[in-house]
Formats: sequence, structure tokens, C-alpha cells
Amino acid sequence: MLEIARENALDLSHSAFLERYYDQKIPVVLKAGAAHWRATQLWSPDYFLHFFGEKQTGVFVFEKNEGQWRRSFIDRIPLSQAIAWMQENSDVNRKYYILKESIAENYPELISDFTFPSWGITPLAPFANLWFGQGGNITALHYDTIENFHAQIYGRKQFRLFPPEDTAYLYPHSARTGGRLNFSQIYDLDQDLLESFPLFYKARASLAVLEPGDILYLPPGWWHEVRTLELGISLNFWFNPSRDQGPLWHLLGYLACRVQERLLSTEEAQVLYQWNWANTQESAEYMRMKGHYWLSVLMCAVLLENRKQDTSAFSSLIKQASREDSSLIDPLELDALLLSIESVKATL
Ligand SMILES: O=C(O)CCC(=O)C(=O)O
Repeated sequence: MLEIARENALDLSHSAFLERYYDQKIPVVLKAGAAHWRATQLWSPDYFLHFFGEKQTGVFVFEKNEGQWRRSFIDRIPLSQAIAWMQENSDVNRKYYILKESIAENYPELISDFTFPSWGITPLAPFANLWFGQGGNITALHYDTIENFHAQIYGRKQFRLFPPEDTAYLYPHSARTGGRLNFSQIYDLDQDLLESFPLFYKARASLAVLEPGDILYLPPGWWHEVRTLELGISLNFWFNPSRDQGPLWHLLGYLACRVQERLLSTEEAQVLYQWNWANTQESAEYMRMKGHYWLSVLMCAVLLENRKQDTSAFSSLIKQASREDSSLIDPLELDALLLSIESVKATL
């Protein structure tokens, strides 16, 4: 198994982070990036019990039945009760987890205990979430379509990551299997998967264990399986960048409006949302096969912007799309779009 890159946060300049990792969409552990936060210095289960024991919090249980792990929501209960369950439970087939509790909504008192780990990025409305759980919890293999910093505050957590290019080996759910499309059908990566999921062994896994104070930068589209190794607390920040994205983003906005107004059914909107960024190439192909040339074009544009890949197919797709449905775009606009693609190409 490969190791995820690690950088000592104090020695990593903003420009080095942006060049080596953020712009290339490569994950990295920023060692001790959150070590100076009040959160890392103060937060512990006892701290939460003392100051927030009465607060209502959502609790999930992660249970093994007939060899299969499943996670389900229990209820909103006082935090003191949830922490007692985590500390006292010795059933190895039952684990309690507080997931994705919005700090802004549920723990606004804690906002001054940390800062957004910016490293040169100006995010658009980042949102911080609390993860607080018993050792042994597994968050199943999935990807998100948004940028992420995951900061470990207390205890240790293990991330196993796979690049978006290895999606074909990771058995994503589909309309046929019924699960969420950004989740894998594989729940426990440590089981013997050879018979049921033979391609899995072709996927390139890389591993990182986060210690308190470490921050993982996790780009959109990267598959991740997360294991809470011991009673632990972490904070994550999902965000979208607000850097000026240049002409391609204007083009994207234009296409997105047209597509949404004219072509998108609810089912396809869902596919678009869940597939975009990680599986852009496949999504583009799928939409093209369904005759939705504009969606296909949109996917290609996202692909270009995110992966800085080959642009050759893009102009011809646009032309093809406008031939299919010329009412979507008038010829003058088509020329303007093609020109703007040329200028984008020149900058890649
Ligand atoms: O910590 C976990 O259990 C899951 C975290 C996660 O999926 C994320 O930060 O995107």
C-alpha cells in the first residue's frame, strides 16, 4: 500500500501547497497543521461532557448483523448519554458515532476554537462539521464532490484513499444496485474481496493515519474509507473555491442554465450531481448515449477545469450539440463559445 504524502505544516508555504497538492488535486497530510488550535489543546470527551453534556445531538449506531456492517440513525439525545454509550459499550458488534454535526448550527460556541485551514485558498462559505465516535467505526468507501480539509483533534483516525481514475475498480453503486452513487458496494475493505469484487485489487490504495493536530487535504473525487481507531474527535471543512475561475466557468454557467431549463429530468439531475467531478468522463459518455449532448458538453467542461486534461473532444461536442438542438444556442453564441474554448485551451 502507498503512503499519502506528508508535509510538516510549519515548513510548507502556501504557494508550495497550492502548486504541489491543491492545484493538482493530490491529497496530503499537513502534519500538526491544527496543533495550535484551542480545539486541539482543549477538546476531549470530558471537555464536551463538562460544557455540552445537556446539548441534544444526533447519534448513529454502526452494527454488525449476519456478518454485514450497517449504520443507522438512532435519535437526537443528550450528548452526555451519547458519550456514556461510547465509553461504556464493550459490544464489538455495536459502535456509536456522532457524524457531520454542523458546528454553526449545533455548537456555535466552539467556532472560536479553530480557524479554516486556508493555505492560500479563499473558500466560498466553508462549513465545519464535528465527528465524534467510538473506536472501530468505519465510514464506508465513497467520494465527495467538494473540497475537504479533515482535521484530527483527539484520538487517531485512518484514511484509505483511492484516486478518481481507479473508480472502475471500486464498484460504485448504480441504479441497478440501488445504493448512493458516490458509495462503493464494498463495505469492509479488510474482508477477502477476491471472489465478489476481484477488480478491487487493481485499485491503488494509499494510507494515512491522522494523529491529533494533523489535517488531511482531500480533493473532490478521491475515494476514501475512514476508520476511527480509538475514541476520537475530528472536524472537517467542506468548501468550494472562490478563486476567479476564468472563461471556462462563465461557459459552464451558461451551459448549466440551458441544460437545467431545457433538458434535465429529476433522475438526470441526480446523476449529474452525484457523478460530477469523480466520474466526469463516464458521465459525459452516459449523457451522450442518452442523447443529452448538452449534459455531455457540461461534463467535459467540468473535466477540463478539474483535471486540466485534453481539450480536443470539447469543441466538436459543442458543435455536435448545437446541431442536435439548434434552438438551445444561436449560431452567434456558438461562435463566441468556440472562441472562448480556444482561449481556454491556450491557457491550459
Ligand atoms: O470521519 C469519518 O468517519 C468520515 C469523514 C469523511 O467522509 C469526510 O471527511 O469526507
